[in-house]
Amino acid sequence: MKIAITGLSNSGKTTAFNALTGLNAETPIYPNVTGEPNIGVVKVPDKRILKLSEIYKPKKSTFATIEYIDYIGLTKGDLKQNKKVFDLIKDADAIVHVVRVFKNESVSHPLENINPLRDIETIELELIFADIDLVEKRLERMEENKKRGKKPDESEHKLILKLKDFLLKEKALRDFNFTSEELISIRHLQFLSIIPKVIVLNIGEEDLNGDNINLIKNEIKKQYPSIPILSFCGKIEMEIAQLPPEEKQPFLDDLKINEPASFKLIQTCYEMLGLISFITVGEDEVRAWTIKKDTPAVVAAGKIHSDIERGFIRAEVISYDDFIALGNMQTAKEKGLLRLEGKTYPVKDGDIINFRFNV
Ligand SMILES: Nc1nc2c(ncn2[C@@H]2O[C@H](COP(=O)(O)OP(=O)(O)O)[C@@H](O)[C@H]2O)c(=O)[nH]1
Ligand SMILES: [Mg+2]
Repeated sequence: MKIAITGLSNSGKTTAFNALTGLNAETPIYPNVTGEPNIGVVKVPDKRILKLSEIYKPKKSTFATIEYIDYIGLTKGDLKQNKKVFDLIKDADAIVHVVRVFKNESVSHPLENINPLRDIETIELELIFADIDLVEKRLERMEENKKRGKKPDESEHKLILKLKDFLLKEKALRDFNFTSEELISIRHLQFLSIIPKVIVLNIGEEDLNGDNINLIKNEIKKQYPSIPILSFCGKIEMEIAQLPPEEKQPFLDDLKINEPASFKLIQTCYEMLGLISFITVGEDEVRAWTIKKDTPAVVAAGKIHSDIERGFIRAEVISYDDFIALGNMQTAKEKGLLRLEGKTYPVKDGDIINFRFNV
């Protein structure tokens, strides 16, 4: 899964990137408009994989991973400049929009003062404007094709016009009610405002335990009810991410932070995207596989290998909790908790699956 970190410059994107990845990319107080993107891959924390690895002692334990990308900030009203960012993030599964709430006189704000709601609106509009541009280019292309005698796809044309109307009302496509066919038919256009988004308020150290943040959250929720909102203090989270593992928890406890923001964010993205994990176990490898909720067993099998999908016979399934309660597969079998499921079985989060197949 690829998650793009965006926002205005100096909102704390790179600080957030460091907090999320434990890396140490530079965070200058001056906005940078050039440079290379930061890319970091992190494991999705999953206690189940740790526990199952203790039991199976496999040669390898493989967690699901997330790739984070952090690049220059978006600039209000500069589509040409923003396209540099959009080209990099248009295939992202989710966008994390970092919004500055922290105050710091020595760190300039590209729009002069701290105003989270305005900043959110600004970035939303930049995504929407870029999509309007895409829609217009697509319509032009369709027109040219028609002149050249190519028969236009009427249903796509109609849909694009509807999307244009929607965008012109300054609404993001993630709030458009697509049918699943429509979604497939426009996928190639790689719209930006369609990408599911999380807002992360980057708050100051002084706001960690204040009510002030809840007020801001409520205000944002009113305007953007469909966007999940998190808050964290980027600077502190970045310091925590760089501590050795055994020092992290005491530090978090001290600050009355329940869990690192990086965990919470991943959880939020999984929920927002309707993602779950199923698990395969064995002496060679214990591994988490990320899929959409309710994926049929046969499609989940294809995630591992197309041969397993093609030659699918049955899935042997047990829930993680049942397995842990019993301790081993033999007992699970005897108790009838290891079920045989067919192709259409909707896979559940934490299912431990062994696929039987034949090619
Ligand atoms: N006080 C404070 N400063 C922060 C926080 N997050 C970022 N900064 C500072 O803001 C500046 C810009 O941060 P950076 O992450 O590089 O912003 P970017 O341009 O969005 O990538 C740096 O000097 C950071 O130290 C925060 O939560 N609190
Ligand atoms: Mg940066």
